Order: sequence, then structure tokens, then C-alpha cells
Amino acid sequence: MKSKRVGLAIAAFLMIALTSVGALAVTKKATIRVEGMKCAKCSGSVEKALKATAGVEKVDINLEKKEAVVEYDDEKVTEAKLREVINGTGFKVVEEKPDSQ
Ligand SMILES: [Cu+2]
Repeated sequence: MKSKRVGLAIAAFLMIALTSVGALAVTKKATIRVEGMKCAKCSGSVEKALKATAGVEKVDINLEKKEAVVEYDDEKVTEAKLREVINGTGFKVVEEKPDSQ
């Protein structure tokens, strides 16, 4: 019976530890409009450049809407940096945000 209680204590500890780790790593989501992407090859190169950037966790490019949806670690990279990376691929970031219109 004692070992069962220890097991419960460990489980509770792990749950608290995991929850606090999750709270520390802040994942932010940015929707960035990109001008000039015309086909899968274009969006592919933007996607590749973003994924090669430290702190970027997920990249989703919508060719139709000309948007790059990027999930990133707020402590490792900024949205400004993501825009720089996209501009560095030769495609142009549209400064206004589509959802603020
Ligand atoms: Cu293309």
C-alpha cells in the first residue's frame, strides 16, 4: 500500500512539473502575408527558410490566401525576425496583418 502512495505522489509531481514546463515555453502564432508566391515551389522555399529558423515550431503556408502561419517559440525568435527570413527568400512580406483589417 505504501508503494501505491509513492506512485501517486510521483504521478502528481510529474503532472505539476510537466504543467509548469508547458507554461514556460510560450508558443506564439503569427499570420504573415507574403506577396509573390505563385506555386508550390514558391511556398516551399518560404516554408523551408522558416523551418530552418531556430525557434520555429510549425509552418503552414496557404498559397491561395498568400499567408504563412507560423508557430514559434517566443523566447527564441520574434515575428520581426520571421518577416526578415521571408524577405530574405526573395518574396515580400506585406506589412499589414490580414486579421486586423
Ligand atoms: Cu512558384
